[in-house]
Amino acid sequence: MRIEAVVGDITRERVDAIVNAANSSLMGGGGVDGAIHRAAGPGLLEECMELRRTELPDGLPVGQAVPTAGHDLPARWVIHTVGPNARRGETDPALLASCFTSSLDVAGDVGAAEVALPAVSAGVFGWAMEDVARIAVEAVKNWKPQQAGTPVELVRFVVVDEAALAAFRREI
Ligand code: AR6
Repeated sequence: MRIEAVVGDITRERVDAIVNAANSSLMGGGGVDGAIHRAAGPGLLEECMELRRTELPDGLPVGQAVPTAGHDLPARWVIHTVGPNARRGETDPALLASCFTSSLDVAGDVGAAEVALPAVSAGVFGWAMEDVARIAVEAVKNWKPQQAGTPVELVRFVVVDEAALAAFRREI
């Protein structure tokens, strides 16, 4: 499995799946979440509302991940995960690590060989970029696929600026 980091806009990634730094409601928001919903079009929100009506009446718990289609995005899948919110005192590194490993579990389940991930929790949710980079890269390196099937071959962290890129590249 190759691990890399680039600066860019994750909504433009031509990979099988992109990961969304969502919130438990799955109803959209700012940051990556807002950008993904804008680029994916209204079908994404409709699918998220259907998920809430059916599988996730109480929302998506922190540290877990769930797939939807990519709708108008180049990526076939969006894997939504919810990072811990440091501004609400959620500072457990295991919960943040779980966002990345759960997202890769879902990628394996849907058969996504190439996955792009943002720096979950490093924006609105207030974690330091260096901490996110360290926890994310360690989690991905230690991740073991749960089942045979399409292997995840490429994990690409897509980050906003050169400082974040340097933090991720150092850890990789
Ligand atoms: N591509 C890649 N990275 C991006 C993009 C983009 N298009 N846009 C922002 N980032 P955040 P969180 C970076 O706030 O901290 C939302 O309202 C951003 O600069 O998107 O997990 C949700 O609905 C930062 O480095 O996610 C939740 O309520 C990183 O992505 C809440 O924010 C993550 O920032 C989630 O907060």
